[in-house]
Amino acid sequence: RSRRRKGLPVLDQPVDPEGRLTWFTQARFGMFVHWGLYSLAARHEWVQSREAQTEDEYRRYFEHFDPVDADIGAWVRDARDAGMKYVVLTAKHHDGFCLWNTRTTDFSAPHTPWGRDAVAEFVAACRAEGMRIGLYYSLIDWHHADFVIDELHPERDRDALARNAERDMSRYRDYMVAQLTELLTEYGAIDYLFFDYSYPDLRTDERFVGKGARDWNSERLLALCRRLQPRMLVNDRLGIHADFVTPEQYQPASRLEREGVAVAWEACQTLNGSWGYDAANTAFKSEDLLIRMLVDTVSKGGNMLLNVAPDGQGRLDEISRDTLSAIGGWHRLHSRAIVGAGTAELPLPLDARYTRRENRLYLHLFAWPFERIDLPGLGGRVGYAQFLHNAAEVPISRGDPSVNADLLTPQGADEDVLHLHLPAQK
Ligand code: FUL
Repeated sequence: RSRRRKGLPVLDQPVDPEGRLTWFTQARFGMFVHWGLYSLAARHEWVQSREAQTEDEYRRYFEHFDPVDADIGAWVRDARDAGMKYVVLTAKHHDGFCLWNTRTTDFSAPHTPWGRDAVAEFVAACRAEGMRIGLYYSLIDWHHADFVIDELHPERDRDALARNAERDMSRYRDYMVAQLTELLTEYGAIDYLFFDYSYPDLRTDERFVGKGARDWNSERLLALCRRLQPRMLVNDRLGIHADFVTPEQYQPASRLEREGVAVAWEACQTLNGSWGYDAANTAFKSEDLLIRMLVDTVSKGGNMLLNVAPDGQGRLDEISRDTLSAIGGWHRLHSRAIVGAGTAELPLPLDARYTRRENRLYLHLFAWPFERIDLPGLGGRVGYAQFLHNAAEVPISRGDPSVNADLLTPQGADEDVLHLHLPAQK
């Protein structure tokens, strides 16, 4: 149902009659954690598929999974210190390995030499740090004997593909229901669930339809989520829309809409292109770039879910930790321009973004320094201007149709966020 009214701009806030999205659209920034058996391979979370490893070959990571010093609380504290408000852990990734104490399979963390329930530790750490709790659950399962492998994405060795005829996807569907029931009833309130993945084009692709592959009975899974955790947010990767959409490793050009109405969205992004720990990959994004990506996301009304990849000892590498702490330093000075902030309908000056919170406008300059900056569309509307980090006044001349801000003030050197006061909204 479209809420767009004649002559009014598209709603800034997604339609959310039950108020499920409130904390999420306030938070704007969260941490994704990819951790599992593939962390031991240390060459991307798709290693089993990419190298077409058989079940037996891949089992060596299960037998050697023993991160005795793993401190899941440390990941959560790093997230909090970076300014993030929620954390999302891979309870089960495509390899089918379960990080929790499940009765549905022995292919789980408590059955490795490590012998611990990572989900229980994660949930407890989030509660202790006041962080919202998110879980990632893979619909794809390379381990389960009844999981039908699709031919477009073989995802397994050829032998596994050949066994498709013996597989009964309905048993796998029941297995998912049993697993999700555990996760959604035995760990208290869960705030967020990231299913992964089926896109609408795959659900209707003639190579899959009628063959069982990728037939999750998404409606049943979503109904289960709503029944067991009515406040929990669910992403769009069941192939049906639930609460928010999930652009992966790209920044949308503008805010996202469905049927002309703003929709909640979250861009998931990696630090170095890999989700799982990849020891040889040193192509890390800089903290400056990541801050710009966060600002860009918020300016378009979205969230950013930034991934970290703990290693096989359960530790975060130094680059990731340093990057998070640098983002945290920036976030502490500028949180008002991020937390609870959203889009502003204004023409943009070059190399900059606006975020807005009520009648406060925040101008983020991606390039510095300018001597002066011309702010189109603001003529007559700015009452006062200052830098956000130290409240130092920024002289402005109120032209029409634009405002000119004088950036040659020494108090603002090296600083990049201007705080513009607009008249209070009626
Ligand atoms: C993708 C997965 O295949 C990746 O391994 C990763 O988990 C990413 C967030 O979603 O679809």
